[in-house]
Amino acid sequence: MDSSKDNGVDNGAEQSGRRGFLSKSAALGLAGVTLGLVACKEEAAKGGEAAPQKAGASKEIAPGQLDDYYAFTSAGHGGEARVVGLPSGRTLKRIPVFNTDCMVGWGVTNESKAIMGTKADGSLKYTTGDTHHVHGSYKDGTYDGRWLFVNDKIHSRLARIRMDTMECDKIVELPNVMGFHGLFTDKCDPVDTKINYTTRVFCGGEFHIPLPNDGRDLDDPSKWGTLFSCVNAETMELKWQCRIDGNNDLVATSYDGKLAASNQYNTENAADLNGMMSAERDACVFFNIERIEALVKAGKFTTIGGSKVPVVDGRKAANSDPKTAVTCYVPVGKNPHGVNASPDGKYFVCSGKLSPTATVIELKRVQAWFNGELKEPRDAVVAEPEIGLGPLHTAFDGKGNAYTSLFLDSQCVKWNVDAAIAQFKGDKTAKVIIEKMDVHYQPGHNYSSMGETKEADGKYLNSGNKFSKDRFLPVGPLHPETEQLVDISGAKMRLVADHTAYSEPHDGIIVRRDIVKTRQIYNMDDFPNAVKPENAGIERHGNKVHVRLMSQAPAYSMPIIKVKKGDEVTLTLTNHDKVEDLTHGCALPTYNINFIVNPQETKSVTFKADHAGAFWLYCTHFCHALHLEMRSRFLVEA
Ligand code: CUK
Ligand code: CUA
Ligand code: CA
Repeated sequence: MDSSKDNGVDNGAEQSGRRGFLSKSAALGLAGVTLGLVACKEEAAKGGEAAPQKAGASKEIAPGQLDDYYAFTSAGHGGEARVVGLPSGRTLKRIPVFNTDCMVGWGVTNESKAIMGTKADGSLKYTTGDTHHVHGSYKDGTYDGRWLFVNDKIHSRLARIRMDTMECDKIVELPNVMGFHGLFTDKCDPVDTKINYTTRVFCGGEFHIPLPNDGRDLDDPSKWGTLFSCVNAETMELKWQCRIDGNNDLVATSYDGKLAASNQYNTENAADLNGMMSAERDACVFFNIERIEALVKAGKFTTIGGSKVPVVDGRKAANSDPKTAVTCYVPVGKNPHGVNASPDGKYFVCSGKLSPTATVIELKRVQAWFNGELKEPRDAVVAEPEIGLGPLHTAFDGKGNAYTSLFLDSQCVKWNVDAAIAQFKGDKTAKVIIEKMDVHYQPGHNYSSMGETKEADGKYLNSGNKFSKDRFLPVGPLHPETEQLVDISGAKMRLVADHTAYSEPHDGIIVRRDIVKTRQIYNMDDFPNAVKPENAGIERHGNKVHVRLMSQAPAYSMPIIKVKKGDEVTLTLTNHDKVEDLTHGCALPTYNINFIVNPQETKSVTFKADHAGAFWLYCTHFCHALHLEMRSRFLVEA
């Protein structure tokens, strides 16, 4: 089949771009890859009539009914995180993290700017972000509903979101890291098993850079390096970093807290595409957390540039003796993508991406290598089934089955882990592949309900597809992406719904709703700058003016606020309403100010009153029958 023939004009550019990539792959001997694309085009052609199978009544969420699950998802280069109800697919909330958000005032208020980080002049250090992975904090091997963590690949930052308010409360920038991609929380302390909850977050650096990145070695990438970082989940400070050979892509952690791992597509340490695809196999690098922390404690580390973070050497040359090694490089299929932990705690699965295989690594054997009881790291591989073209990410149902996204085949493949292990041992009758289901189209991440916990329940799988093509009404050059919800509770996978995602679906987690406990009303005393009747009003020190304002529907505490041109004004607003959902807004025309205050919450903004006039400070959030009348005169004298 001539794949160029059926390239529609409407997506010709996208298709030819992909052909360019594919012809390179084909030149490298990956002929099978081309077949994958053709299959996808056939799917695209018949996609119009491939209506979703009829959803069973039990899957429908009627008006007024609540969803069974929360999905917490990343938003790609939108820089935020999202909360979606499943199975309905209703968007419940967008949580601004690395982006600014004019609805809540994220990036506008002093409090959010302090979390995001500012330059000397008070403006935001960064206004862009690229979130790929959201993971929750754990206790006893399942989510504890306390925190979510999310990465920013662009500026290598880790953010924490409180799950009770679903707001970002801390952001840390990782030193000497570029392209912070995969992250995962730990589930237990490697030594003290009483600490059976998350205290660390592991962060993989994907791109090589000079260390330190201060202008040295610009013309010699062979001297560049990548780091694996560990952040204290409570304080959000860096604990340590580990320098490795090759790179980090995604990250997984063991349930016993002893191991973390990252798949490596660039074991070649190459700086260009061909170089990164030159090795026949790449690796999954395992980190021995206990040993790394012992080295840090013993002072056996270096630091890089001006950073004080301890850096342990995890490169191969320094880790050839298993008894003292902090890293173990297990060979896996070519240019692997995702690495995922099975809910029984036994295995990590690495997808091949350029190899049509998944590599199953037994954690017990990795541990055995570290103990000197296993000869070669490659002996930790217990299965490597052929599952399809372009495998990326793997989810689990808690019943021994794995579901891997096949980017090139545009499919989700369900396969059995035990059968794959039996086949690897030579059992020719083992039935590894259970089912392949078309998804629309080109899936990246998939994730299952509670699938990354010991409580994996095998109910739903979400397939985050990179292209929707014909699945939705077109909205201009960029089609919305598709999140497809699949019912995996029965013998056969069943497509339940297509949900849109505005750029761009990456990873997410599906959390049972009883785990999430939110608060509806803040505690006013949690805000040191809360405005109360005794301190409300205007206070002036030279040309610094502090306006302390309160809101209670349908009025602000001051009908007139008068300042002078040239004043530096700090406006602090506390919402005194205590009624659930009674939120007020605060916008100031021509001064670029807009934010909301939830019940009992305090926020502030600081700005220069640099132009005179009368400006109506008004409430932007519909709060009362007299919401429109909720406004004060903000007067700036010439
Ligand atoms: S990566 Cu997005 S599809 Cu950044 Cu998790 Cu694989
Ligand atoms: Cu207060 Cu609208
Ligand atoms: Ca490679």
